[in-house]
Amino acid sequence: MGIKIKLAAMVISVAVISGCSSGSLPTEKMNHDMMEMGNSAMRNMMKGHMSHDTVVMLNDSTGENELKIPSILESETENGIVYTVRAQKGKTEIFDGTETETYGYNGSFLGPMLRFEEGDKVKIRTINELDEETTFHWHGLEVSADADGGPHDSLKPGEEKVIEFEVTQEAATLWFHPHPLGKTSEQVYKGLAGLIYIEDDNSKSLELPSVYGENDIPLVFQDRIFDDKKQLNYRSAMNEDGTIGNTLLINGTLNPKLTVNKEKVRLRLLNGSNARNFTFKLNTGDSFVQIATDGGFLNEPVTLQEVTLTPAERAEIVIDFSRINTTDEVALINEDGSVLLPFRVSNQSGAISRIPGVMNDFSLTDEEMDLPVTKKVELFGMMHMVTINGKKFNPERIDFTQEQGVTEVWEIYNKPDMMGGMTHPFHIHGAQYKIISRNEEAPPENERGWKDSISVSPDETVKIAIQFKHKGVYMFHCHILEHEDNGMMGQIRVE
Ligand SMILES: [Cu+2]
Repeated sequence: MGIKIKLAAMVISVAVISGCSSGSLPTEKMNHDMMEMGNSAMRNMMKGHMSHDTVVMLNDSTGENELKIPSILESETENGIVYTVRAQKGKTEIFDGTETETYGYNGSFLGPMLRFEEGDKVKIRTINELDEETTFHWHGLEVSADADGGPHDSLKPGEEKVIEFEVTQEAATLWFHPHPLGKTSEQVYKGLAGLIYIEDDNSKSLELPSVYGENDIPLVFQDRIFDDKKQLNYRSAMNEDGTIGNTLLINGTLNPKLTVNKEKVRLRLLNGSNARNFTFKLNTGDSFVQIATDGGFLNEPVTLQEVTLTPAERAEIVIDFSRINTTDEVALINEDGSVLLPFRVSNQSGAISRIPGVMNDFSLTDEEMDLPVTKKVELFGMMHMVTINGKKFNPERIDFTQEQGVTEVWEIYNKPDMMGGMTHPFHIHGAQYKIISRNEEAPPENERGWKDSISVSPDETVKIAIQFKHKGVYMFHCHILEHEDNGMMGQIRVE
């Protein structure tokens, strides 16, 4: 319904624009850049923008391939803290009998899972074996800026860098990906993305499903377009407003299915797409519970029929398959009904795990809620004309400063454009933060936990409370990767 209305409005706008001479455009709604564009360029731009929300449907997963589970990266020392992560090129058989050129970490496609414990002092040797510059960014990890892998930290081909940090945050599902200036979208698209699990005493005592790959399943959702030669041709697939594909890969698996026992199964959902939003639900209409946000457990499980994740967001959910008949065809589907992940429920009963009523002690204090807004972020634009506070990224410019260890309230506003605008997923490096409000209302229950990436809808204002544990210069940006590469990014120096 909403989509149809929006589409109709867009078609009208495009018709009006293409029918006008440039002198009679509705100027109050156009910014200067647009005024300088010709009609056909404008029309093409609109087409790209329209396709973002609507046109590219995902193919249903046929379920012919069992889901691949990323390997766990073993430490090189006995006390479990020294790792090597290489960015490399490779060839991957995504389609039977065809080799697709891909990128990966410690392999040809995607990456392994790194498992840390709170309190670990971790050392990672990062090596760039690509033919181009890259960086190693640890998304959601609270580390000092020199270990964060932002665009300043570029490694040339053949270079390596050792980073060290202490894990000072609670149990969570994080991830890592490249962040080179202007090249993030292409490198992620080709396959650079891996997972980080943090465990702590709390997560180990909760008795949640935690057998990796059996009832504790990582799911990295990425949509792609393959050309006639079954290659990931980023240049031809690329959309300035966010590249959206018709082919879903989960953990790099085409047409995946997941076989589960009759037990509670924990799914760690990561939207690892360049731009596509997912709304996950069960085709049976059954509910599930969400137990964790980006940066940790919710205080209590939240029962949901569906959960939406914009790019880079994570959610951990638990589905109780002991209640589902093995004859039922059950699948995780997207909002539009496309089948993402069919399940095969075996006759075997699995572990009896429970979902505890209390999982965490996350709190948003009155003091934090009463703080004045001290940083304002205005997200605006589309295609290559995306800005934050009216500006494009400039590596020489520091946009904000904040004191280490001091909580501030940021207000993030998504200013609609002439087309109504689009949702921008907003990410801040180096910290987990709390949502105070969405349009002055308390956030939904499943967002009352640590976040590092949030959706911001057109005309929406989101207030967050954020504190940085470490010093240095960090990025904040839209996590539609093409928007990030197009300059929808700023820098904060924590002093
Ligand atoms: Cu954006």
